[in-house]
Amino acid sequence: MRIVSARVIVTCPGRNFVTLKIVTSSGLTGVGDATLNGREMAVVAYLREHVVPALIGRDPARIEDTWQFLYRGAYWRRGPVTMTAVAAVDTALWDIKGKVAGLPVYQLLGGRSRSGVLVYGHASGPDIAGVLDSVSTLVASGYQAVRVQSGIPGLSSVYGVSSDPVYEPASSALPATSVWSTTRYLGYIPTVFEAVRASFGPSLRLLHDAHHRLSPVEAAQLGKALEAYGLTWLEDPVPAEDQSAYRLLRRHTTTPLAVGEVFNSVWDCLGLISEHLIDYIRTSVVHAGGITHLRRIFDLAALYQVRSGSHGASDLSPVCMAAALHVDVAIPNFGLQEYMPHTPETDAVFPHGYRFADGYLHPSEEPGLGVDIDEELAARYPYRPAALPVNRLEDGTLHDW
Ligand code: CS2
Ligand code: MG
Repeated sequence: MRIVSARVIVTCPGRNFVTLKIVTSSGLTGVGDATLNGREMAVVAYLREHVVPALIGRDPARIEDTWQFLYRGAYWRRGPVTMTAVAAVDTALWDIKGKVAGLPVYQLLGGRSRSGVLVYGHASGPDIAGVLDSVSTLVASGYQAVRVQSGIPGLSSVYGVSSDPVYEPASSALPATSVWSTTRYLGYIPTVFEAVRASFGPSLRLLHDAHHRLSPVEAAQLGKALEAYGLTWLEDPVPAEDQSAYRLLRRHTTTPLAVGEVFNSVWDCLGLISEHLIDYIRTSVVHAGGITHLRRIFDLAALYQVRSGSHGASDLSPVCMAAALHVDVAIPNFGLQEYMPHTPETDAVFPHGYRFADGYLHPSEEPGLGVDIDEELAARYPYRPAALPVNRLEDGTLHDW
């Protein structure tokens, strides 16, 4: 069997998604997610110009060799654009291998380690009352773990907080500006968690995402202030380029830490994992080199008792979610999976067999990944440029997010 063609499909059923579909000489096909929020067309060009031509004629069974060819074989390697393109190829080849074997991909990864994949949902509101309503809705739908984000008095908008049930930070063609104050945030967030814990009791798992906005000592203060509320994790407290910041944080708080949604390779995670500086590694199939490389990262993490907590925002397509669930159900050190349901339009473009029940997601039992793209329907939703916002302090200084 040979690869005879590979199509890069861009569609916007409410938001942009990039999908690679590999076609083999036997007629079997495989799909991989290649979506990089706000930088979609960079991955499209990387795939179309530099990857697809080199795939034609290759044996689709040689997943590892193809991964090494695209990563090790490239002089300019790593980085989000490259690794998203590599991920799309890798994911599609695992899909094909599953179809050839007649098995769901998780069986090829060693079979089940658990009956389902525990997910966390997203609660947010403009203030404490709104947050409590939002958490109630999730708990009533069966969620056992909830990420809590809140509006902050004095700030007109906060990233990740929206009255719209569909979470979509990338909206305008050019980056919108949001205004941030760490002082206002640090003063309010512990009161939100105090109220949520008091209303929902000790067993609901609670998480919070600081979106890389704090300095090391501010993050240490927040971690300490949240200790009383028993979080499952505090995510991305500081920009992770300065990984030594985590040494400082660890000296001051036992609130568990989760990092890695913007990481692309095992090299990005190595220090944080091997120094026991984090508790959950949030790398994803689509942004960390596909199933092959994500598995490598999670195996490293297992050596240091770090568990998986893969990114699963709605800008990662159902193809990525399908693939993530096969990994999640198979690995020994699974922690939690992020889950934001996609819109009905997106679900229709990507027919899939995974399902949610009682706080868990369950992978498809079909051979391969159990997800596809309806190309005719996809063509009805042309690409629309959409950028993520930028964040400025109240005096106008550009800030991290
Ligand atoms: C967030 C995401 O889900 C998360 O934890 O950090 O909303 C992230 O900002 C987006 O996926 C970026 O594309
Ligand atoms: Mg995050």
